[in-house]
Formats: sequence, structure tokens, C-alpha cells
Amino acid sequence: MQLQYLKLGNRDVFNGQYLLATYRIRGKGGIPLDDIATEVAAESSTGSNVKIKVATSYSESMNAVVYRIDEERNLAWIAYPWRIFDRGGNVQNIITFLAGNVFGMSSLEECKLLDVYFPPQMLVHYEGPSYTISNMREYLNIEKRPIFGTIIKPKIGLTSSEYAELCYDFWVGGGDFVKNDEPQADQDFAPFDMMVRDVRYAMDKAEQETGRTKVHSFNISSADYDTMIHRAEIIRSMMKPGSYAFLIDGITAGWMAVQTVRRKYPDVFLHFHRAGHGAFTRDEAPFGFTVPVLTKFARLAGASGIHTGTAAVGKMAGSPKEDVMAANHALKLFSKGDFFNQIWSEIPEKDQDLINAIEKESKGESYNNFGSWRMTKPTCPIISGGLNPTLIGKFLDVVGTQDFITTMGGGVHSHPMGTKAGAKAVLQAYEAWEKKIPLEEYANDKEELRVAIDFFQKKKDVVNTQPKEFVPFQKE
Ligand code: CAP
Ligand code: MG
Ligand code: MG
Repeated sequence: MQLQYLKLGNRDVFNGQYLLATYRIRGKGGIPLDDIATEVAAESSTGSNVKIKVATSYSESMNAVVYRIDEERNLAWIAYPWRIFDRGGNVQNIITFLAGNVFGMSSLEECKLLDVYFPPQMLVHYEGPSYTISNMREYLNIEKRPIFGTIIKPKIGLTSSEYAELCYDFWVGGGDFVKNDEPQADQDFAPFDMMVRDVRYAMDKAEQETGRTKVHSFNISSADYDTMIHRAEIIRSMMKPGSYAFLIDGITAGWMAVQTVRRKYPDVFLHFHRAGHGAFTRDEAPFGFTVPVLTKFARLAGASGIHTGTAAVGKMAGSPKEDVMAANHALKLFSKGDFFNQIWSEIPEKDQDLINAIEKESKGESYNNFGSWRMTKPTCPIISGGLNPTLIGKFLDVVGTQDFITTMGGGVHSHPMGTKAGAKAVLQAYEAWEKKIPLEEYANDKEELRVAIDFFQKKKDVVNTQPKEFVPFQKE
């Protein structure tokens, strides 16, 4: 036990000088919770596995402290003086402390960061998002409904013009938003600059034919800073402002890439794809942090949008409760977590303007009316993974907001009548939900939707069929 990290019942931790965190912690060999929790507090702030003899009284004032434990649920609450974090709004650095070495400690069987709280005094130092879903709504001229998108599938392997052709089909079918899949980069069969050029061509054509603006999210995650910026600049030179987003694989490319793009391109929608997060966010994973925590960090770092999960409606693991909570953390001024309520504002919690704004939000008023200069702007939930037109209504019922982008890859490109029909079916399914008409009934006179319903009901058999045989050269 490292007693200097134990301050059970300490109320100073609520004075705004501390980031608060709740962990589920299980020590090996029956180590008592208070004991192992102090080891976690030490390793994740100032200390090590032994008391440091050369610590100063000042360095000790930077200790994280365990201020509460719940032995029944194996929970420990730890407060971190936020002055230990890198100045200048560095989310990567916070994660290195709280979700760093502790996951490797041999004395632990489980260590999961379940929730975090950022006090207003700390929020002041972090930019949060710049370009938001409201800006994209304005560009797309879509007021209320979700923004409907797709991921081009196959995930990889199309040439740049094959790729762009599918973008065109989706857009003319009525879709708004297309994204590169998370591993798309500068592959030799679809060179990055040619892909952008072809997408621009497809977009112009689709816009002329539909009379509507469209958006494409380009993956600029790269090997190094210069390459990433080079790719961003290719896009800026070829695309109209507002018509493109920058996608970053936030977990594999890293928080530094996310924050670099946030700072360098505040006029662009920053799309945080979280591929890889399942290794540490899943419920079965004993070490890591949760989807709501990931989402809070992404908002702090300034992502315009992040994937928050389909609330178990789609193909990816995820709990409805956590995914909806994450969407709220992304979007709201006041969001409830499992352990902390977060107010995304730099204003003290007792300020009357803030109290009024939270009240208005609870009655459904838009965030945009609150005067966001002292508030962290919202991050847009991006809902993806195994969705198809028949599931969109189910998700809308669960999530309780229309402020999101949804992308369906397989759910659109597997439509038996093709991608354009797939896009139409998405819009039709939404209309049915909006008009509160049962999907089947609404599909009576809408072929695309009817075919989609039939197809996705029988999906299992179809998915298991063998791939087409492809024989490039016939033997003599
Ligand atoms: C969805 C997707 C996304 C996942 C990631 C995919 O495609 O493009 O990467 O949604 O999961 O490749 O699976 P489908 P999450 O529509 O074909 O499933 O959104 O949970 O981070
Ligand atoms: Mg070290
Ligand atoms: Mg993907």
C-alpha cells in the first residue's frame, strides 16, 4: 500500500483542480482493493511500485489520490491534479497517464477505466471540435434528418474510377455522404491523387444531376506528418470547401494525428474512425477504457465526428446503454455518465446562463442557440457497422436524436439492384420511420425498399454463398 496516494473521503477533489476517474480494479492474489488502487494511482501519476525517496513536497502535491472505493463492485475513484498534464491541450498526454503503464502492471488482473470527468477549469485548455455537424448540415442543406452515408465496399481493391463510380451511384440514389474505408490510403491500384480526382468528377456529375451538394470523407492517415499533410493538401486543391472531410484512424494513427488535423484545418470536418478500439473497449476486455470514455477524449481532442456504435443493432459488439451514452457525451452540453455528469462548459456550474442552457437542452433546444463561445462544441456521433435500411428505424428508436451521420457499407452495396437502389432504400426506410408507417407497408409501392427487406431477411443464406470463380488466364 502506498499510503500517500490514499485520501478516502477527501472532498477537495471536487474543487476544479482535479480530473476525476473511475476504474474497475482487481488485484492478483486477493490484494485488497485500497492497496492495489493506490498502486494504480501511483503508477498513473507521479510514482512507481515503491515509495520514491527523492520525491519533493511539491512533486507529492501532484500525486493522484484514491478518494473513494467500492469493494463490492471493485471500483476505485481516483483524482488527478490536472496540472500534471502537458500544457496546450494535449489529450494524448492524459491518456498516457491514465491509460498507460497501469495496463501492464503484473499485480493486476483487471484495470478498466470506466468514466472520466473534466472540470471546467481544465476544459478551458482544450479546443474541442471546430467544424461541426451544424456546419455540414448547412453545406448539405439538411435541416433535421440524419445525414445518410456509405462506405465504399469492397473495403479495398477497386481502382480509383471504379470507386468513384460507386460514389456517384450512391449520391444520385439520394445519399449525402461517402467515406473511404478505414484502410484506404495510397494503394497502387487506386493512387490517392487519382482517387480524389475521380471522386471530384463523380461528385460534380451527381450534384448537377440531383441539384444537391454532397460530401466525401477522405482518409488521410499516413506513415508520417508530411505525407498526411500532403494528402490533405491534394484534397484541398481538388475539392470545393465544405465538400470534403478528413478521416483519421484515431487509434492506429494516434491522437497526435487527430489533434494535428484539428489545429491545422479548423474549417474541415474531422472524422475520427476508431478501428482497433474493440481490443480495449469491449466488455470482455479486462484492461482498457470504455466507449463513453473514448468518446469523451475524442470530443476533448476536437473530433468533429466519431463512431459511437450502433447500440447492438448492427454487426459490431457494443451495448445499447454504452453506445447511447457515448452519443450523448459527444453531442450534449450536459451528459450523464455511469459515474459522473459532464458539463461541457468552461463556465462554473453555478452560473445562471449555464443552468438555463442545460434546462433548455433538456427540453430539446439545439445546442447552437446557447452561445457556444464558452462551451465545447458538439462532436457528431457516426453510426456504422452492419447497418442496412431495415435497421435504421430500430436505431432511431433507441438513440433518441437525429443529429448523427450514419454510414452503411454492406447495407447499401449488397442491394440486389445495386448501389443506387441501396441508397434509395435507405431514404425510403427513413421516410417510413418519419411518417410512423410500418416498414413493410411503406415498401408496398417502393421497389428498392421491398427488395431490401426481402434481401436482408434472407441475408444469412446469401452471405454464405461462395465467391465467384475468377479465372484470369485459361490454361491451354
Ligand atoms: C462499416 C465499416 C466501419 C465499422 C467500424 C466497416 O461497414 O466501414 O468501419 O462501422 O465500426 O468496415 O465495418 P458496414 P464502428 O456498413 O459494411 O458494416 O463504427 O463501430 O467503429
Ligand atoms: Mg516510465
Ligand atoms: Mg470500415
